Amino acid sequence: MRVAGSTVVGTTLREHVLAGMRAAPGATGEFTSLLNHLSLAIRIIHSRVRQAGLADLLGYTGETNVQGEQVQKLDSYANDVLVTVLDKSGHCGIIGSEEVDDAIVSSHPGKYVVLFDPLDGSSNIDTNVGIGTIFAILRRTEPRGVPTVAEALRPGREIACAGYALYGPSTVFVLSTGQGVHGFTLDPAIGEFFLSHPHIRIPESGNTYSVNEGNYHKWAPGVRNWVDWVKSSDGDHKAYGQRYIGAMVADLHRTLLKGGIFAYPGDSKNANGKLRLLYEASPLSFVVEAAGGAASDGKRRILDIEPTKLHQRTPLFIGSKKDVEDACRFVGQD
Ligand code: FDP
Repeated sequence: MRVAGSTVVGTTLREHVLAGMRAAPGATGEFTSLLNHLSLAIRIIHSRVRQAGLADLLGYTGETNVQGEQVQKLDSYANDVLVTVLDKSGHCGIIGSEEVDDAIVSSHPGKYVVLFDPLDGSSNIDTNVGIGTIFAILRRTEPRGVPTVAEALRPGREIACAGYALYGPSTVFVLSTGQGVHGFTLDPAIGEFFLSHPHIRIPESGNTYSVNEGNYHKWAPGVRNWVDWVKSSDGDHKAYGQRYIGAMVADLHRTLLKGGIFAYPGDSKNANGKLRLLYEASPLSFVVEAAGGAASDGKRRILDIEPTKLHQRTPLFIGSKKDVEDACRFVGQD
């Protein structure tokens, strides 16, 4: 007798999620279904992102396209896709989006909270640079009660699953449920994500730093001292190179795979920097910690910050453990 099994077809995202469900005692399949809906939304956004540059060529200008449909900005389109697909899934009580001021109470309440930035780095769309979607899933605290915003205002350490999709030369979907980080690459011909980066571990330290240095003169002395140090050679420390795409998902993905540090510090104009705690910093910190890295606001672990507002901002230093510790040694003095 032969045992079935083949290396011709790789592991799909669905199979991976299903295997996780089978291993979880008492799993009901709702979480699996929620992730499948999320993956559907990401494939729909991927498809529209791929056509972004065709808009003008095909006469898709102004408010309507040649089919008479409204042409939305990509970030508002991505937001609408995620809200619609997640609402229809029946698994979310609260949906929170970086694009929407208030939390959205699902019309078919389920037992999860999903928070997302539908299209991070969207100022890069016009120049055909990588952009992404970031998400976090939490279990509702009162799954049988009326959904409330308080169920979304929780520290990142309570996240059940987080990840991102990066729409780059290929579309990758990276996610973690806290044990291990896995990356999947979309095969666009068949519309399926395949496991391409199993068990991602971020290197202990890297050799690049990623920060918008145009803000140098607005930074506090500790941040400036850190950047001066990181790009110079000092004893065992060799000068780091700089890489800054300006789309956090893309900068973070590189940092996760190659090591190093991404930072968006506070400055004299914005004391808490630019990035949103719930929609960007917490989900990505959850992923990076699960891969063996670290994330801090300079003084506190990001995943321990108790949010008070949905759109709260935070300074962020994230990446290889040693690189984040080095940054915090300088920045913690401010
Ligand atoms: P964007 O404004 O294009 O959406 O969170 C927003 C973000 O991009 C991040 O993706 C990116 O890392 C950062 O802002 C870039 O900000 P700067 O242009 O100030 O460097």
